[in-house]
This record gives sequence, structure tokens and C-alpha cells, in this order.
Amino acid sequence: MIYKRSSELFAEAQKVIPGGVNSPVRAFKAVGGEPVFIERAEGAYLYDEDGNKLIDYINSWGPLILGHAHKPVLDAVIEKAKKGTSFGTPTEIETRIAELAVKMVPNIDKIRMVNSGTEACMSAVRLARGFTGKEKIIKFAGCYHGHSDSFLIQAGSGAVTFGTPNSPGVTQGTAKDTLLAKYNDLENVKELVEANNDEIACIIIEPVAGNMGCIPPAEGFLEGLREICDETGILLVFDEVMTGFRLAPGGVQERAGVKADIICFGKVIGGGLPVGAFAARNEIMDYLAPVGPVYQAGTLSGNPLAMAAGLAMLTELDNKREIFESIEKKTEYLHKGMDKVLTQNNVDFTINREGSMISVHFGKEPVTDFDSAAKSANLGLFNKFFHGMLENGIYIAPSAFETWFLSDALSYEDLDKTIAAVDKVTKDF
Ligand code: HOZ
Repeated sequence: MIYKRSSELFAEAQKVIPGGVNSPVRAFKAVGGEPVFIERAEGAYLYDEDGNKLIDYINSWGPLILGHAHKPVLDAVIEKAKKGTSFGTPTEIETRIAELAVKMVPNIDKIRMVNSGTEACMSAVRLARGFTGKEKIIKFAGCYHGHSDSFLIQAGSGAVTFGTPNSPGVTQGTAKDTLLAKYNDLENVKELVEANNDEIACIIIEPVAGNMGCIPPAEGFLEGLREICDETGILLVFDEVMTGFRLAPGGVQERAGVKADIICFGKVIGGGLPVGAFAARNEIMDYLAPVGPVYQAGTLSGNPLAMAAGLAMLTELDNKREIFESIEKKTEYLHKGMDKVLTQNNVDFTINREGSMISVHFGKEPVTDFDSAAKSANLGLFNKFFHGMLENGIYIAPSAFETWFLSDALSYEDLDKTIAAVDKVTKDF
């Protein structure tokens, strides 16, 4: 493939944007080479600036469940834009999308819109602290909840990709209030809770982790966290930025049958536009300003264009629930196909999957937490795999610590092409 135009654009970008990108993983530093600049996208495909067509397994890091430039979403945004782009006042559509979210997601009475998953998680933790009057939080190594200070302690994803799991700029004071637990290890959580008796506001978790590859929760793990929280008055916060409205209409809460106290959303709820949200039962949400004392605000929160995209997306997911089954079947097909060719090619691998999220790890051992994800990351092999796939027209995330997200726009022919590419690329591994 030719990437001449992408290369020129990257050179220009680096002069005026740090590293040439507005989010680090996009720079391809983890996999080497230069990023591909995308010109447009439609359905299951990205079209780059050099005219290459790529089958997309990132889908804007999760939200584009129905594929790129999905017509009902586009039409809704275009119609809305004709009426103005931002007012900083209440609008009817904010209530309509909130009503739909409250209907689809178990266990929430109210929802507050923000602009990103980072903002949602940051605000959820402030609310948890305000509500409980406690300061410490427990997060899990390898879980990424956006880039606000409290969370940049052993964050997965981009942070670990660049070898800076604890970012400079985060003060000691902030770091000391973030307690770090091991994913899928209930005993470890219990020890932390006991050692910090009565000081913990919340446990925040990606209930299916997606930022150290895809790591599903072990049986009983989420239930165990719920029990700990019930016994201690700690709030359980599910970061469903990647999983909400993707793994089931009601996200992991519905899929696993475990209720959280506060749920964070992002990406999907905006249909691919910049939206995040957090939601809970009345008692908790009424702690927020202007009703309660916990402050949180934003001019672009509930922006009409973003709400129009989100409402169109959620409406379609709500009305056509067969989409969830369809996309999961496609992911299972891909899983089985990759499993077969990787086995035939004698590659050491582990594939993790939950619903329409999947990741390939180049090691034999099970990947169940951050340590095992790091051990099996095999960066040399992953980089070879990544570039081989790209050369064959398949765009996966440029980091061994990210998850692949499927869209329902993918055809079985696309999946077969992907499996054939995996076969070709790993033949000489
Ligand atoms: N590490 C982020 C997703 N888990 C990357 C987001 C982006 O670059 O857009």
C-alpha cells in the first residue's frame, strides 16, 4: 500500500500538534511507522488519504456499532445543524435521549450529559465523594477511565502503551487517594477495603476491561464487588464507556445481571459525536448541582448536534434489538476463524472476547489482568502483526493493549478477508 499523502500530512501535523496527533495512541509510536490519515469512512470501511480502503476494527474506539456514516445518524445531525449548533440552554432533545437511556439501562433514574468519557468518570468520582463524604477510590491496574488526574495511576491503554502508567503532572496528593487493585482478584480488593476502613468513596471498574486488550470479568468477580460495596457503603461505579449500549441495550449491568450505583457512558451514547454521560438512582443524582451541592457543568454538555446523533443511534439500537445478537455472532465467527488459522500456523496466542469486543494476545497463558496482559503483549510480534494486517487492508488498533470493536456493518465476506489476512500474516511468525 502507498502512504505518501499520509506521510506528508503527518510531517505537517508534527509542526503544529504535539507528536502530530490529538490523542497519543494514534501516532503509531507503539507499533512503529507513521499513522494513516483517514479522509472519509462509510459502513465497515475507512478510506485513507492515499485512496486505500481498509476494513475497520476500531470504529472510533467503539461507538460506531452500526458502522460509519450511518444514514439515520447523519440525517439527524444534518437536520439539527440547520437549526443552530449550540445554545447553552435547555433543549427538548436532551430530555428525549435521557428518557430513552433511563428506559434502556437498568437501575438508573437520572442521567447527566457531558462531553467525553473522561469527563463522565471524573464527574462520577466527584459525585461519589460528595455523596459518601469519603475521599479515597479504588481503581484496577490496567483499567483506563480517561485522563483525569485520579485515574492516571497504572492506567491501561495509551498510558501503558507509552510506558508512562503514572503520568508526571499528577500530584502526590491526588495519587495517594487512588488505591490500586488487581483486576479479577476479589481478595486483593477486600484487603484494600479493610486497610482503608471507612475511607473509600467508590470502586470504579471497567466491568469488561477494554484497555489492556479485552478482559472479561471472572465468574463471580462483579458480584463479589457488589457484595463488598453493599457491606461497606462504598459506591460501585461501572465505567461503561466502551460497553454501554454495545454489549447489551443495558450494558454489562444487564448482561452480567450486576447493578452498579453510578454508571459512566461515552462515545456510543453520542453516536460517534463527543458525548459522555453518568447516571444513577435519584438519591445519588440529586446530589448534583443545581439540586445538590456537588458542582459539575459544561457549555457544550447536551449539545444539540451530539444529542441528535446519540438519540438516532440509541433509537435504532432500542428498536432493533437483533443487532446485538447479529454483531455478537459476527464476532464469534471472527474468533473461531482466527483461532483456526493461528492454531494451524503454530502461533502462541490467546483470544479474549466478550460480545462484540475481542483482542488477540501473542502468548499462551490466559490474559486475566494487567500483569498477564503485559506478559503476553509480545510487542515485536504484535507490531509485525499490526503492519501485516494493515498491508492487507485491515485496520486494527495500533497497540497491543487496545481492544478491537466490531460494527454490524461488517459483512461475512469482510470477516473472511480478515481471517485470510491473519492466516497470511502469521504464516511465517
Ligand atoms: N487509548 C484510547 C482508546 N482506548 C485512544 C483513543 C483515541 O486515540 O482516539
